[in-house]
Amino acid sequence: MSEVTANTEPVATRERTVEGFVREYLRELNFGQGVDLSRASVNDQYLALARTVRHYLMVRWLETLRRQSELQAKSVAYLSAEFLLGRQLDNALLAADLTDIVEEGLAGLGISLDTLRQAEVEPGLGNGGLGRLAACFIDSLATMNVPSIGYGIRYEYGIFRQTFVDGWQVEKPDSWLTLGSPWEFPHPEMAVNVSFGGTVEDYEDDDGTTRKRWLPGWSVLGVPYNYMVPGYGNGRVNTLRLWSARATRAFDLEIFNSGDYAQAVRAQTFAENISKVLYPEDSTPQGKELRLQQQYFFVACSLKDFVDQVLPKDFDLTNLPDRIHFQLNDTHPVIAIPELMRILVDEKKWSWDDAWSVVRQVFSYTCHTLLPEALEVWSVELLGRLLPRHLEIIYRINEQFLVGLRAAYPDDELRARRMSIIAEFPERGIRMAHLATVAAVKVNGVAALHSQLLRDKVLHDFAEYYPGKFTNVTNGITPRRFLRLSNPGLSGLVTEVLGSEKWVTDLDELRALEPLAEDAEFRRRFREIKAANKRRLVHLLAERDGIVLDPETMFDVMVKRLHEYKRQTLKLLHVVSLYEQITSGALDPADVTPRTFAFGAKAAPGYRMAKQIIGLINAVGRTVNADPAVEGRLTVAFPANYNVTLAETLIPAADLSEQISLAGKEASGTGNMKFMLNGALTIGTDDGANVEIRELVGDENFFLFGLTEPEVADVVERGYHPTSYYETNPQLRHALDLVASGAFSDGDRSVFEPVVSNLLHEDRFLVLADFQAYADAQARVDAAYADPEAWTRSAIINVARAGFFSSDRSMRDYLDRVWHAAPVDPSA
Ligand code: 26V
Repeated sequence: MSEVTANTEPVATRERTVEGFVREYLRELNFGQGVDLSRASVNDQYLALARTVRHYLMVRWLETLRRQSELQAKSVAYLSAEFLLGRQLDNALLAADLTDIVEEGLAGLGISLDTLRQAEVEPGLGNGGLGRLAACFIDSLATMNVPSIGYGIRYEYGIFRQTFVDGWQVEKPDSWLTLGSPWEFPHPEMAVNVSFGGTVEDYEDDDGTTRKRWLPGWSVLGVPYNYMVPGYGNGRVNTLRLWSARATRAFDLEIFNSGDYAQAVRAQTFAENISKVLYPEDSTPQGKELRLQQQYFFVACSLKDFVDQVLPKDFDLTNLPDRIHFQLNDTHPVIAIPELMRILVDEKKWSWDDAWSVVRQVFSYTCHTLLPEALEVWSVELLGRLLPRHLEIIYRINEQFLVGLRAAYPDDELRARRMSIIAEFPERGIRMAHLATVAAVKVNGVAALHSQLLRDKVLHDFAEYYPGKFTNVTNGITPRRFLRLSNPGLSGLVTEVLGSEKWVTDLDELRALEPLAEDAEFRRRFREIKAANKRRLVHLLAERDGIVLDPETMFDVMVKRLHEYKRQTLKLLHVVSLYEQITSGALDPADVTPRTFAFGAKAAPGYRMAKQIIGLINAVGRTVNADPAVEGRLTVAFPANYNVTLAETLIPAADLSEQISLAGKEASGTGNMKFMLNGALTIGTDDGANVEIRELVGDENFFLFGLTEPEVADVVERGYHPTSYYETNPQLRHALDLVASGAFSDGDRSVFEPVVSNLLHEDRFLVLADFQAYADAQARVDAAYADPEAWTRSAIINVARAGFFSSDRSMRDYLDRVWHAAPVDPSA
């Protein structure tokens, strides 16, 4: 009889042949999905494929986890309330190097891989730039062999699905989980308890020391759901751990014992509401209780998980700074700072000073905004009610901070008030950015200009007090998703001429394309790829939205959240102005470059002006697209529900990238980088990462316009009067008058009156001040576009110099400047 031994090694790698894959796939379809091929729906086929692909990654994942606990190398925990992942299938296929095998295997079964790709509903667990950045960063960390984990929230409903009804935004729930979620691994047995509310009491411990004890009022469970984060071509698979809220047993018991069954069930629903839905506001914090619950929920789960599960059992927490750095993605996870203090002081019974000395070594904070109203401040009343012990801890941190501050600036009470973690007006509140800055090892902005403005303006006092704490890490994007996968045509060309795919993990390799800008044959192929990408987009929008576009026109694209500071209205006024000039006879349509003006933007559901602007864009589109006077010259396209999936087809098809925020308002932008990498030219202000893009490509390959940040500050200082621009600029006046006349609203002047009157009388973001400069820059765009060879040359230079914007480079910068950690040897 053969001896049976426990096998602790993972099962062998799956057979990497077409036949091997087909066997695995059919097994999964039959035994996993419970259908045979002839009866399988597209969703069955997709789910079975996803599960088959993840099997291929499984050995690597288990291996990565095994090595990680063996090595105990310094790791990074990226704490983020949002991870805007986008579809997973293609990325997993790429990482596992399975695309060709799968395509061939499926084709043999009469299944199109592309059809299955379309079946995936993207996990939209983020609002925009901040969430997408987190997704790019974990991709890079895995690809670079950096031991790291992402921690966040598994929202049951991600960012809403945008629909248009008569041109107005109507939000629909994003039920991304309903057809199955094959990429996640739930671990209910690993659930952790998180408490809220209640009171704090003093007690004496065994040594006679007075200590604090939190007696919470209620608690919920956090169930971890693990996701694979596969590195590209390196066999590494990191983990993203998202938390889902469940009712505790106490809730269940209450239900069991309660006479009022319905009431008890409501209590359970209450607990599970915490991870129910992503807040769709992305600039003005509403101070909502549920949002603070979400923040503490995921942070408490994550810290407990790291301390109790990821670290070895006997780990000495005084060595924590050698093992981990927690990166705080904006202020949303900042409650982690008092939470770690609470764990060390209350639970581990450390002295305050010992705890503080560890806590101040393990957190860093990334700020993603410049808008003062976007900085989170939690009311003391709310925070004290929900997290009474944390409020005490924050008060003590602040006291200690103010003692040091007053010693450094003895007679400057105003400064102490400005810098205090506690705000007194309009109500007592906790300034989360201040708390983060006091505790953090490093505070970084997300582009050079942004970091400079943080130092000089938003956090100026802190930069003086803590010189050396402030740094910059310019954002980046993953070349895997945003070139290799989304632009197969250009990827193939690049690989062919560079002779390898090395650029996929070393994007600076693209520099070698630069001399080819002078090669007419290369330019012709580059142009043909752009044209094919445009046809691909036209096809998609026809199917998806019934939008009819002409791929021969210039594709002028602005996609990003709808915000007044981003100035979608500036682009729209330009469209209206061209329309007005053509229809009034001031401009011969033959002199107008045929253009498709594409918009993609979601507005926060409660942001009224943003929703008005969406209505106006659609209204202008309806009129312009139906008017024979501008046919073939001006087309407006506004596909609903712009998301990561649409970006992947839209960006590679763009000729012109619109990055036109008011200077000093856009922290970085990352869409701007995606367009550059895909060979679009930028029309933009001197803002965010545009500054660095322009530095790289040079003025001759970038359409710069508009006031600079210091000029903006100056105009505002002297008193800004938008009406003076209206009165002195006839083109601008005609455009605004046309909107005001009701020309886009069936003659009803009231419909868009709020937009017009806001621009005329308030215009917080200086749209009118920059209008003429923008129109002039667009005229330069037209002139440049008229010379396809020169335009293509510029586009190639944009691609060739985009290497800096790889998120791999961002990760290297964080490793060196912030985390002081390093990749591990993949073969170790
Ligand atoms: C803020 C808030 C405020 C409270 C309500 C919920 C909520 C959700 C998200 C945010 C974050 C807004 C900040 C943000 O997304 N910033 C963007 O970050 C990008 C990545 O760094 C950057 O490229 C964009 O310029 C910046 O606007």
